[in-house]
Amino acid sequence: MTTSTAPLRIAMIGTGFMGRMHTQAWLTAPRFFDLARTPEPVLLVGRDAPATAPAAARLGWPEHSTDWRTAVDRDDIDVVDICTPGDTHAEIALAALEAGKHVLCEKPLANSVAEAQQMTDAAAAASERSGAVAMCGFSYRRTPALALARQLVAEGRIGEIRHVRAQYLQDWLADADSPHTWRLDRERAGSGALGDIGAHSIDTAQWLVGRRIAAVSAQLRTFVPTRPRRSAVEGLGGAGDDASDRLPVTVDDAAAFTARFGGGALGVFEATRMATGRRNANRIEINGDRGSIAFDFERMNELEVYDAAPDSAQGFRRVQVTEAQHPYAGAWWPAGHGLGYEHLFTHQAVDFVRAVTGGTAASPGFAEAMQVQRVLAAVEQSAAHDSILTSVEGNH
Ligand code: SOE
Repeated sequence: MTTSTAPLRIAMIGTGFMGRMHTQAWLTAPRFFDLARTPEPVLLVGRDAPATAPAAARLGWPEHSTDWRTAVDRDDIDVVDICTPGDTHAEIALAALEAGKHVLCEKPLANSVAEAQQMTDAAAAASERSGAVAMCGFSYRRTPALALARQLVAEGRIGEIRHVRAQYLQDWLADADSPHTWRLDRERAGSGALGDIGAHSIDTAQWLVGRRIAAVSAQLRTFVPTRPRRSAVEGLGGAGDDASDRLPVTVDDAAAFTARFGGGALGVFEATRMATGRRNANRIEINGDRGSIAFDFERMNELEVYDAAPDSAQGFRRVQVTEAQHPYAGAWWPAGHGLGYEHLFTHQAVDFVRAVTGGTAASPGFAEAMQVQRVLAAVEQSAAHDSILTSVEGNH
């Protein structure tokens, strides 16, 4: 926690989808929320100079560099925001924490439990030493409807939880000629649909239920083993340069697993980027002995709520989560006008700044994000042994 009111000077590493999303978040957060310090985008770091300079100009970063170490070495940078592929998270985060910076790191935290553990240890030491905040960008926690769901579960409104059913369905890889990207390279991304979007479901489920996943039994599939090379900049889907010049896919296209939660609830999870017609269907349903909640990001401003108490008009109610009293919603538009994907990142920036300035806990901090990493590792281990039941704790 800091008592300064000076601007919070940000360096962001990464100019892709997440870099653009985080940029709008840093700029928008102080315009709609009261913050003790105003985030100030200062330095944008990208891999290649010809692309980074125009990106900085377009997005509104006054300075740019191709070396992330500049961000860590400069005394006038308070926050290092890591929006790069997973293979660089650990190296950048460790250096930034060592230099006393606050760190926001995109999900999943790392590409392995060993890296995630190192990052968690470094975050704990930096917090002790200088009060540095380290947070992982599991952005869906900032969906108003899911934050409301969490409140309802915590209040005991759906009772004791028996079932967690989570699906994260996308289709930008459904076409076998959709181009190769770093997200299909195990060295860079760690895993495929599992770590990219399944990690969101794991985090959301554990956060909503308030219990950890203790054991899993899993299957992974790679349906398309090679993809056309693409020289153009990153993006989801699109077209390759030449369908006959192909690179190997070294990650899963889809993951499916059952899970046992601490406390005994039963989980069923599915993550795929090949579910034709499902663009960003991040869904979760939780059934307790007193009721249920259900959510689908494709209708992100709604939460379905079921109360099992006897009632002649019993049934799922569709709650529009746009009222001023709903989480985050009061800062925005009049009821019923709705929010979009980018708002999650603005809320994330708000919560991050408040963790830095107000001492509220980072959510999730690195230790909690590491727990997701352990589940990912357990899923991979189980799948490698044809679904053998695999415990999560102690998994590497
Ligand atoms: C691609 O699958 C992706 O951009 C993920 O990486 C994000 O985390 C998710 O929010 C949207 O889809």
